[in-house]
Amino acid sequence: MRCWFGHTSPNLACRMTVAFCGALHRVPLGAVLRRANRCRFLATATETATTAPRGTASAPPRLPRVLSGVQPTGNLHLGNYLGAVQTWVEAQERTESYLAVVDMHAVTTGPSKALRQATLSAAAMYLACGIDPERCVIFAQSQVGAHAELMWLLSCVTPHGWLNRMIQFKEKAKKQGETASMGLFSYPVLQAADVLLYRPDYVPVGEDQRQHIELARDIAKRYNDLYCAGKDRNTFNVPELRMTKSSARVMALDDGTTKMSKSAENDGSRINMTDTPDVISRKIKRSKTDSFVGLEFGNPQRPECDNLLSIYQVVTGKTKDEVVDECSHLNWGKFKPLLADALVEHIDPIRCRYEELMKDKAYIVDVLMDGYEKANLQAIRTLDRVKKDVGFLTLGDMRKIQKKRKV
Ligand code: AQP
Repeated sequence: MRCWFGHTSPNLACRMTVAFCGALHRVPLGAVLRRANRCRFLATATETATTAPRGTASAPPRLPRVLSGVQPTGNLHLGNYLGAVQTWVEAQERTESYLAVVDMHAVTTGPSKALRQATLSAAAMYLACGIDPERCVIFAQSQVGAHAELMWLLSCVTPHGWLNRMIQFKEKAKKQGETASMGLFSYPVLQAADVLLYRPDYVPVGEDQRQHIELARDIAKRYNDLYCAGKDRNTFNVPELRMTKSSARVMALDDGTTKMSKSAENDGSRINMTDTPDVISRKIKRSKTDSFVGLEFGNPQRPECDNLLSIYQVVTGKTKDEVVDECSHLNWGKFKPLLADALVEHIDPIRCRYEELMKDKAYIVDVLMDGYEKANLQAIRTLDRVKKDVGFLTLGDMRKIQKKRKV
C-alpha cells in the first residue's frame, strides 16, 4: 500500500488518510490533513534519526524512554486521568512513551467485566485525553506474549519474601480471603516484566504504585547480578522512579480517606471520564461534606474538603493561594456548583472526543495494531537477550547447528 506521500509502508497517519479516501473513516478532513502533514514531517525526522550516525552533531539526542499503563477494570476516572494519563500527555513531546492497556493485570482479582470492550475503551480514552499515537506506542499488554514469558523468568529470580511484603496484595487479598489467586500475589512480578521489557529510563507512578516499582528495580538488579556478572553490559537497566504530583491523588467522593477507584461498588464515589455534565453535577452535589464553617486545605479532620478543593485547584489550573482566596469563605452550597462547572469544562471536551472515537472502533484497532508491532519488536529483543543469558537452547541456536551440518 502506498500513501498520499509515497511511503511504501505508510505509518498510522498515512493509513488513516488512505482509509479516509476509502470512506472508511469518520475522521474530519481537517484532522486527517493535519495528521498527514505531521506524518510527512515525522517521516523526515525519523529518516534523519536512522540515517545519521550516532555521536555526530546531526544525530538527535535520544529521548528518555517511559513505560506506563492503566488496567481496563472499568471506566477510567478522574484519578486515573489526573494521576496518570494527563502526566503522559504533558510528557509525550519530551519522551519516547510506551503506554499499555494492562489487561493481564485486570484479571488478577477474578473475571473482569467486558474486558475486550474495556480495553478498546481505555485506548480510546488515552487518545481522547490527548495522547498522540504518532509519538507514543499505545498497545494492549496481552497481545505481546513476551510479558508473560519474562514474568516467569523473573519469578525465578524473585525471592518469595519480597512479594510477601507487598501492601497492595495484603489489602486486596483481605477482601478475597482464601480465594485470592496466585496471580494477585505475583502481580508485581508481571508489572516488573512490563517495565523491564522496554528498558525505560524512568517510570512515572502515583504513591500507590511506588512499592511495586521499587520491587521492579530490585528484581532488575538481582537479575543483572545473577546473569550479567562479568559481561560488558547488563541486560536490564534499572529505571528511575518518578513520582507524579502529590496533588494528583484523587480521593473518593463518598470517603475522603480512600482513593477514587474504578472497581469501587458505588459509582457515585468517582467521576468517570465518560460522565455527562448532568451526571457530574449530580455526583458533586451528593459528594460527602462536613459541617465546618468555610473551606480549607490540609485539615486532617476534613479529608473530603481537602479532596474537593484539590480537585478544583487541579482542574482550574489555579494556585493553592488563588483557590484559598476564592473559596475559603464559601459554603458547600456555593462551592459545589463552582466545582461541578470546572469539572464539566475540563472533562466534557474529552468525553465528546471519546464518544466520536468510539464510533470508529476500526481506528482504535489501527492504533493498537501499530502499537503492538512496535512494542512487540522491542519486547522480543529484550526477551531474546534474557533467553541467551539464562542459557535456553533457542531457535537461533538450533538453526546455527543445522546450518553447520548442511555445510
Ligand atoms: N485515585 C487516584 N488518584 C490518582 N491517581 C490514581 N491512579 C489510580 N487511581 C488514582 C493512577 O492511575 C494509574 C493506573 O491505575 P491502575 O488502573 O493500573 O490501577 P489502580 O491504581 O488500582 O486504579 P484503580 O482505578 O483503583 O483500579 P482498580 O479499582 O481496578 O484497582 C496508576 O498510575 C495510578 O497511580
